[in-house]
Amino acid sequence: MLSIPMNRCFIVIIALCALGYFQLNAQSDPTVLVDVDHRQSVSLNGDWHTIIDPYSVGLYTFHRENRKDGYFLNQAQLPGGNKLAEYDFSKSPTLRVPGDWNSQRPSLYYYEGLVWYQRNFDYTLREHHRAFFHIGAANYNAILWINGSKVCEHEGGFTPFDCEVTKLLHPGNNFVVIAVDNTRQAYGVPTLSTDWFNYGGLTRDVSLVDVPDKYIDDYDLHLNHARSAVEGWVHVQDAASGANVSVTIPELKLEADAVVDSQGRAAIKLDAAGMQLWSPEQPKLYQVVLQSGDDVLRDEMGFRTVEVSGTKILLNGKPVFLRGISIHAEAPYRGGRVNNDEDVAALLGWAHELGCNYVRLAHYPHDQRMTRATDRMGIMVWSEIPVYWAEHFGDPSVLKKAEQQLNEEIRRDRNKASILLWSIANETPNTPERTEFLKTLAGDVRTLDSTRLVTAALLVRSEGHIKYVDDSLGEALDVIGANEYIGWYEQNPEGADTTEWKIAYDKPLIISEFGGGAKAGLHGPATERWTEEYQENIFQHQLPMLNRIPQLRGMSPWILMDFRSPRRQLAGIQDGFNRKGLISDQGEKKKAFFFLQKAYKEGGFGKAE
Ligand code: GCB
Repeated sequence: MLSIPMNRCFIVIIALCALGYFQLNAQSDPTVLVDVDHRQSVSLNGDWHTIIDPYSVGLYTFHRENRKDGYFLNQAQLPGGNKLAEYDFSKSPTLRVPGDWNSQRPSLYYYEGLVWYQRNFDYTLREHHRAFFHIGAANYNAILWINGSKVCEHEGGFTPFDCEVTKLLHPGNNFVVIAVDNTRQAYGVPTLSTDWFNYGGLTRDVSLVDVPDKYIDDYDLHLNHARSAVEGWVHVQDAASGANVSVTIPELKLEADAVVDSQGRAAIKLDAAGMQLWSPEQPKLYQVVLQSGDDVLRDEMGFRTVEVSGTKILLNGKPVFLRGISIHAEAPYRGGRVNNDEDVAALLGWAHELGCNYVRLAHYPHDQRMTRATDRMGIMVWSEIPVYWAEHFGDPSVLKKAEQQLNEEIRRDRNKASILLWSIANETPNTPERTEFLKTLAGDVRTLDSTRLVTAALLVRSEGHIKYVDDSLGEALDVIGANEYIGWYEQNPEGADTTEWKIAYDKPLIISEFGGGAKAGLHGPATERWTEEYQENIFQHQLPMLNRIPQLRGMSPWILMDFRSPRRQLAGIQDGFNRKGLISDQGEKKKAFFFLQKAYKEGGFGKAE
């Protein structure tokens, strides 16, 4: 065995450090590169080799210790070789990225477990540049290795992450291995029970992003309350104190020059006189150019204010009513998770056709293509993290996970004008631990983004024909969201006619869900469940009832399109789909679609004040 005397050992360690040896093996904490879709990058979308590993053999030994020679080393049984390797990516079948595995291979339809992804790629890093591996979303846990070295781990299936791989890349050919595990977890966010499909895999775009040595990783630019200036800050990673930053809006001939402080942040202020404000009627976006040293980043941004005044929601100082619809990230026609521009165009095209100026993106952050599109189309957005139903609210690790996802969601999207509302939860039980947990999240939102409104979809309490919205969480919200299912999970549709609402808070109210199921093409009397007529009847009775609530400022019925859910077992009708869509998964519009469209388009429904 090679032995080195202690004093020499010290010298060897210093030398290795100088050579970057330890950095070479260093892991990087995932970050979120803001505006990553406008950065120079190499797409790694396409076919990846995959190994389905239900026993996690590629990670653990037979005694369940971590393997040093796991599948991340990307070895193979060489012909005639005597070294044992019981896997070979190059001979294993492929899956498309981005894409969930469930909708790509029939044998993986209900698979919940570990899948290994591998691909080779050519890359030569430019001098004084750094590279990040970008993953738009991996559901639910992911571990990433480059050329056999571990880079980072990430938990949470709907938010992006970026891991630095600068020191691990070789000029020319490289390989990446990613282990993705979608096992549902009691202490995860979400927890075990949801009403949506647990699509697993690298469900969104994957790329290698190039940035200069010192780069803009984050910024927050927004119209100030008085609508007199665009204010905020730009953060430059690794910039020396005093480094220059400029932000320009060429169309308005505006420029702000600033220097970063010791934290790498530069305060920005641009005069907003003459600026056309973003609104659903005129979703004006400006090109904004951010620069620091060699880093130049462009974004398309709209500027508007949103605030609450009493029970009104004010957009650019004017009261608005949110004519909305809820949407899951379920791909029309083909099924699976939304992951491309066509999916987004179909879903938002239908929302637009319905007459919506607003969508609730349930129940988790959707693909960034979605919020880019809502910015362009002028559709206001409720964005949500998957704190859903009965989480383990007393457990600090769950809070940490929720906070991490909230942070990633807000960081990715806080420069998008269309987002008005950050929702921190859906239908959670009203307990002291729950309230404390969610109050912490509400506080987090206000720290991360003080310019938007905090909401949550609350459960409603019934006493006879009275509905009470008095969940104690309401105190911590700017806008109250409430879900109710009169005519479906309770009473019949006519029950709405005699229902009275008592809202404990003098705040705007959004009915964030109501609705009922219908199988497209199934017709019959309005009293018969699952027919299009029954579903339409629910809407016919709901709308007049909702119109009687003085502080109602919006609604997002459940839901735009049928979506897969393993909770929905009724053969011949549900067949694994929640059928509350106004449109089937194959694009067939049901009667309720046309009823709601008429109400939205004729006006007269909903009061902004
Ligand atoms: C709800 C949930 C939503 C479900 C829906 C339903 O209250 O928020 O996720 O899918 O009801 O269809 O039961």
